[in-house]
Amino acid sequence: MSEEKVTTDIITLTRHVLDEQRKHKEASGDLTLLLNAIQLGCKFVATNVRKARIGLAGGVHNISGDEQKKLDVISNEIFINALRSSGKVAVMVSEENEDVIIVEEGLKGKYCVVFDPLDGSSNIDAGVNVGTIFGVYRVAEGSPGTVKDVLRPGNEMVVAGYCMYGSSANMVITVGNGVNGYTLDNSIGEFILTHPNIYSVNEGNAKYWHEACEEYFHSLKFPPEGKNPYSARYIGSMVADVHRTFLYGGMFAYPADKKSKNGKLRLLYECFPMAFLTEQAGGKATTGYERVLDVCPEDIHSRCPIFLGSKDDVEDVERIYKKYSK
Ligand code: P6P
Repeated sequence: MSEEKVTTDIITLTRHVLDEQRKHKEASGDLTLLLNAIQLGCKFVATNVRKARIGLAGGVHNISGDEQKKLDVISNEIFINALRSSGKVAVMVSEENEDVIIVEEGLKGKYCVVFDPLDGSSNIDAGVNVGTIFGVYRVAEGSPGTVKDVLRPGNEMVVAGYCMYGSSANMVITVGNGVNGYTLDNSIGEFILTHPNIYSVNEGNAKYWHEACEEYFHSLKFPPEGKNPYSARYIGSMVADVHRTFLYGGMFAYPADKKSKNGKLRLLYECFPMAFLTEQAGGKATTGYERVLDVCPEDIHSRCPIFLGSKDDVEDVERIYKKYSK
């Protein structure tokens, strides 16, 4: 019987990041340690999501009768603790915290992390994939680390990524030189380096769409002779919808409309990281009128319209939007 080939030289996320660090002689290793803290957060959250899916953590009361914290609250605490204890973070913004978190002296580092600890969590009982989305800025030169360090355009981010919690945990990350995907191998607790035309938008908002938006999606459904209509796929969990767009191509959008003048998705910790990843994967991300990464946040929870996907699809959006005033 042929012997099963055992891989004895796996490329983990930690090893991959260390290989990248070695390419930059001046690198201090701080970013590597920060990414390790993010990895720890994702592994820990993945465990809790898996337990929730089998009812071990999702109940209102756990076996001792204590009030069971909601999964998004647990995930938020996991990331705040992992990032703070890394000693590499000065400023944090979380979708779960109204105010910015400034790390105390003694543990303060040189990075700012903006994150949505469990995006799509309202869908978890439906078995929909949820995920963590994160983006990283370096603290500005000479800054002690304040909210100003994160009220900057997304084009100043140095890292962006997400971890999708589904049947497995898939991490997709960029440090500014392409995009890599990893799958969490639960047997060794490491993320292992492992990977068509579709549009993805909530058509339930079509009643509120502006003319440009209406014209664009109509053009996908009723294309010129010789072109096939696009298929519609929408999950309602940004990480899952964007992950599918990365794998199969096409377009994901959460446009502005008459009901939500800036759309629904948050600029800092949803749109910027996904836009950074999209561009690093060779695609584009636009508000309809401008590059998402060039937008400057007015506050830490600002919202932003977004269309992201292949370059051709996004350029079609921009061509149509140009015909209509902002
Ligand atoms: P809608 C989930 O609540 C979320 O923040 C994103 O993950 C997702 O893309 C969007 O909202 C879904 O919003 O209005 O389509 O339900």
